[in-house]
Amino acid sequence: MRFFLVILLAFCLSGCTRPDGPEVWRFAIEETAGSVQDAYAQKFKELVEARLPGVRVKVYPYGTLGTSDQITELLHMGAIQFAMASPGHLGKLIPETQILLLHFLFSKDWQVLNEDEVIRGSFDELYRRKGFKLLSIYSEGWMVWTTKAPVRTPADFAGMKFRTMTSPLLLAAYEAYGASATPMPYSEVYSGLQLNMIDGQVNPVFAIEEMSFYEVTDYLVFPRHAPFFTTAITGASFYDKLSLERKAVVDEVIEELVPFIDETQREFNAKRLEVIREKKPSIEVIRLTAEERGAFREAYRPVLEEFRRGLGDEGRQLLELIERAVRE
Ligand code: 6CS
Repeated sequence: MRFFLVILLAFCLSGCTRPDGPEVWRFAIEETAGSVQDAYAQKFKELVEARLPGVRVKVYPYGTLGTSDQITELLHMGAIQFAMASPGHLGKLIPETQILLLHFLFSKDWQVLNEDEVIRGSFDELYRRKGFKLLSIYSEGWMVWTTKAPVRTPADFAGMKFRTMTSPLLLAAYEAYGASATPMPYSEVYSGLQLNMIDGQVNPVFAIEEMSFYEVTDYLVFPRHAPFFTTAITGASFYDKLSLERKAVVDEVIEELVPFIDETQREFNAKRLEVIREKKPSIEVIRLTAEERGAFREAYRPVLEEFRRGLGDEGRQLLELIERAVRE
């Protein structure tokens, strides 16, 4: 049923451009208007339209074209030209992107993912094999747990139904912490918490505010275990067929967006923590100590090793390169 909906949507979208009007580039994001991804897509639209008068960029916020998986499918079919594809979901299709979901690996030095030519080249190749052109990898801020009971140790997760995105590595992580990991699409998380189908979830602060997850949870736990990474993508054949001028504009805009989005996510996350505190003064903020983080790191060790074993040679090499680069 879902597949037919995607086909129908793809058919409608491909018939929507007027032959005499500007070319429309459709950009689907996995978040709502006002989010970090929306800020990225709106800035992309502003810069591209200013430099390419023959192009109009139309941004589709989450909910207008379906779930993350459906957006990826639409891009693959050529019904949309640009999209955000978060490894938290994309990991089912490109398992190596789950490296970006690993706990206790990245801190502030994640820019190496775009800047190191070998690392970035490996990701480019993995995306291209699936028909995508990777434009950028960026962080939307630290992942934060929102729960109905306090969490300071892995034992506190026991019996907790905890929502994660749908990539298998995330499920393995929260199972290792002792929770009952429950994958579901972003759009179902609020009602899941409200109806007690789940007892907690994990996302950056800006998302917790704009999706109102704080309304239906009581604790905000900052473990600083992982940033939320997403990737901006386009279709490989769409990109390859662009004129030299258009390709150069896309490339330069993507480059300019790197510092812009980093500043934006920092600002959004800081401000929205204040908003949550104002709207719900009873919310309790827990920041894990180094010792408490150590217990989670220990529980995570077998997950990392199992993941490493499951990666092919290429993926394992990429992981080792990143580990080395982050250490350095
Ligand atoms: O939790 C999720 O599924 C989503 N979270 C964010 C912050 N962005 C997109 C993703 O799908």
